[in-house]
Amino acid sequence: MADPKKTNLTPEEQMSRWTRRNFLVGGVAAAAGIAGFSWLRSTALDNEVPAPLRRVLEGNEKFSRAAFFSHSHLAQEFPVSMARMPKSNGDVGLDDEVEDADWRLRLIGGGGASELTIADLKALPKTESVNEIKCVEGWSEIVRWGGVRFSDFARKFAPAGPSSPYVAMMTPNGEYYVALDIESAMHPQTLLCYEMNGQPLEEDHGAPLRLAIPVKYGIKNIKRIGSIRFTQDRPADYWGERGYDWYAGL
Ligand SMILES: Nc1nc2c(c(=O)[nH]1)N[C@H]1C(S)=C(S)[C@@H](COP(=O)(O)O)O[C@H]1N2
Ligand SMILES: [Mo]
Repeated sequence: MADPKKTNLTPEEQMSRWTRRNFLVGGVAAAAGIAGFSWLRSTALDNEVPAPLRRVLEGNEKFSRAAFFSHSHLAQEFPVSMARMPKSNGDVGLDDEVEDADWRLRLIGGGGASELTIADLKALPKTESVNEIKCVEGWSEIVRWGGVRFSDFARKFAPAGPSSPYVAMMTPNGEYYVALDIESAMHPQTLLCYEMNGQPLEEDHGAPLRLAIPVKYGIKNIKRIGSIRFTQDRPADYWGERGYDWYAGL
C-alpha cells in the first residue's frame, strides 16, 4: 500500500485506506467481542446472571430509582371500557386449595397487627385503578383492579413498615415470593386486590388477595399473598433468583 502519511490521495488510494482501516477496526472489535464473551462466561454467576451483567442490571436500578421514580409519576390509566381479563399466567404457589374463610394474611416486622382476615382489609377504603399489566414474556393487558392501596394498608396495620427499605411478599406455601423496594410498594397505584374487572378475584388470578403494581413488570404482581414482611435486608425474589432483574421496574 502507498505511504500511510501521504495526504493528497487519489480516490482509489483513499478507498483502499478506509477499507483497510475498517477491516482492522472490525477485526479488533470482533476479537474483543469473542474474548469479552468468553471472559463473561468465565465469571461467577450472580443469581443465574454473570456477575458483570448483574452489575449492569444493578446500575440500571440505581439510575431508574434516582432519575425516574416518584409517587407523582403514575403509570398510565385507561378508560374502564378498555379493561379485559388477562390470561391466567404463572401458577407457582397456587396448587393447594385455600378457602377464603380460612385464609389469613400474616404480617411480619411492621410493628402492628400480626394476622388479618379479608374482612379487615375490606374495611379500608376501596380503591380502583385501570392500568396495564405487562408480562416479561411480551404480552400486556389493561385491567380494572379493585382493592386497597398498599400505603393505606401499611399505615393502618403496619405503622413502622414504611420506614423499612424493603417489603417481601410470599404465597401461603412459600413457593412464590416477590421483593419490593418500599418506594414502589408505597406508590399510590400499588394495590392489594380482591377484585379484577369488578368481579371477586378468581382462584387462578390469586384469590383471595393479590398484588397489582403497575410500576413493575407482571412478575412482581404476586397472586395469593400469604404473608407480608417489612425488612432492612434486600429479600430474595423468585424471578430475581432465576436471572431476571431484581428491581423489574417499568
Ligand atoms: N403466586 C404467583 N403469582 C404470580 C405468578 C406465579 O407464577 N405465581 N406469576 C406472575 C406473572 S409472571 C404474571 S405475568 C402475573 C400474571 O397475572 P394473571 O395470571 O392475573 O394474568 O402473575 C404474577 N404473579
Ligand atoms: Mo409474567
